[in-house]
Amino acid sequence: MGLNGHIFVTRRIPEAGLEILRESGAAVTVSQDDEEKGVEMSDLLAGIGGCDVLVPLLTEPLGSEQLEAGPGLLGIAQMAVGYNNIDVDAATELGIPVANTPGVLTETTADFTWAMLMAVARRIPEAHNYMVAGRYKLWGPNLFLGGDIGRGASGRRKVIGIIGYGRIGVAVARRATGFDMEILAHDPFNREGIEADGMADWAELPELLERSDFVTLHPPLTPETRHMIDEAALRRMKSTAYLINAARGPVVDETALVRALSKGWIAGAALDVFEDEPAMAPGLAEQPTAVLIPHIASASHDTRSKMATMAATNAIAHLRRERAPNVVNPEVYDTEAYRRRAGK
Ligand code: 8YV
Repeated sequence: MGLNGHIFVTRRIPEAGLEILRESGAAVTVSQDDEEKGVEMSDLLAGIGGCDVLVPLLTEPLGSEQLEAGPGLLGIAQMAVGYNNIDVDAATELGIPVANTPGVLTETTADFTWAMLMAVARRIPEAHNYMVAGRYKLWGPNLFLGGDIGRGASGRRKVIGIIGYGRIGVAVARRATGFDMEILAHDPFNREGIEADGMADWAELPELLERSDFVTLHPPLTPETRHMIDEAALRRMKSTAYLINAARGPVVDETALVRALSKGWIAGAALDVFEDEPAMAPGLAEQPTAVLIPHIASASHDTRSKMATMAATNAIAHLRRERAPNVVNPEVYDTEAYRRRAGK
């Protein structure tokens, strides 16, 4: 392709993506090669200042200060579907297209949501820890009793409440039909989809919280969804219910969740994301009914490779001054600010 230009990749993304970038002919820099280390802010600012296209991860905060450091930036191609680390309004104002990787991680993330749901309800991590600690001395009928997911011996259909009925929420619902569950869903932006798809019943948030045996979160992080699950919401849930979060940490008030778990307001929680990653709220790690996971819901070999190739494809479109296939702020292309950047 023989493209000129410089693509700045903040941290090492899967090889399939890097290969596409390198084959484009552009110069490619991977700023931080050590998987255990983030990018220093000074390196990030210098990288943004000297590149044509930025390929970041959600670990890099990209607010106005960072965006303004890149007067020559033609676009951002983040390797993630979520982009709450990027101030998209500021990017649009500055004429910078932002792209993400939607769709490819839907099924993998829905699978993982189910792995979390089953792990917390049937207490698999707790039981595993018990085994490896050498504590299994005698089988007993009361060892690690948990909650049913299917009808179980009671015959009662369990209720799953899905908050955020976008691609991932729908994929979670599809799996729930296989467990013969009653599905409630809440999503102010997709009431029609909920009512039309034949799997879920629309529920207002209080009803969903009160009736669900499992509450699973799949909204984007926005000012409206921040702390959507607060103390009041947790108090509404059944004491036998479980909370699952593979969306974004700040959707849950983590301090209130620690209280809910320690006081038994709910039966357990499985979290793949945290309010202030990688930190956890004080006391969370000590809760036996919490299953805690380091943000790996989309981490299958195939899905992460595909996310990297999508990000690379978006990056190359930015560099070619073409519309990126997965741009999240398409209105940017009509701005004077973009035209100036792209020399159009
Ligand atoms: C990844 C995610 O863990 O895509 C997202 O928004 O949260 C996850 O798929 C991560 O973003 C990979 O960069």
